[in-house]
Amino acid sequence: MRAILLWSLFVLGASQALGHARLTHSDPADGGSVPAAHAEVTLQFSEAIQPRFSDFVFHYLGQDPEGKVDDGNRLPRPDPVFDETRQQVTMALSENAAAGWYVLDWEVLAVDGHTTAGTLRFLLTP
Ligand SMILES: [Cu+2]
Repeated sequence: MRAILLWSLFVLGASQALGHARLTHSDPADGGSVPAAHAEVTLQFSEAIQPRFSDFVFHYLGQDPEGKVDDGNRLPRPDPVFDETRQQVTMALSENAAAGWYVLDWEVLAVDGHTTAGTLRFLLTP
C-alpha cells in the first residue's frame, strides 16, 4: 500500500513538472532594464503554450519601481508574436513608450490545459 502511494506521488509529481509551462527565461530579466531603442520583452517557457488562451498586459508605473498595478495604469494590449515552437513569445511596447518602470502580467495556457501566471517588472531607459 505504501509503495503504491509513493508511486502515485512520483507519477503525479513528474507529470506536473512536465506539463506546466514554467517561465524559463525572460529578456529583460525580472528587475532588469531595456533601452527604448529595443523596447520589447521576450518570454521563454518550458512547454508550448496556446496563443489564443494566453494573455499579456503591460502596466506603466512611472518612476516608482514598487508602484501599484491597477486598471488606471494598464496599457493597451500588446500584439504578441510567437515563434514556431510556441515556447517563446515576444511583444513590443508602443513606439512612444515613456521611460520608467513597467510590469508585464502574463498568463499562459500550456498544451496540457494548465494555466500558469506571473509578473515581470522592468525599467525602460531613454
Ligand atoms: Cu500542467
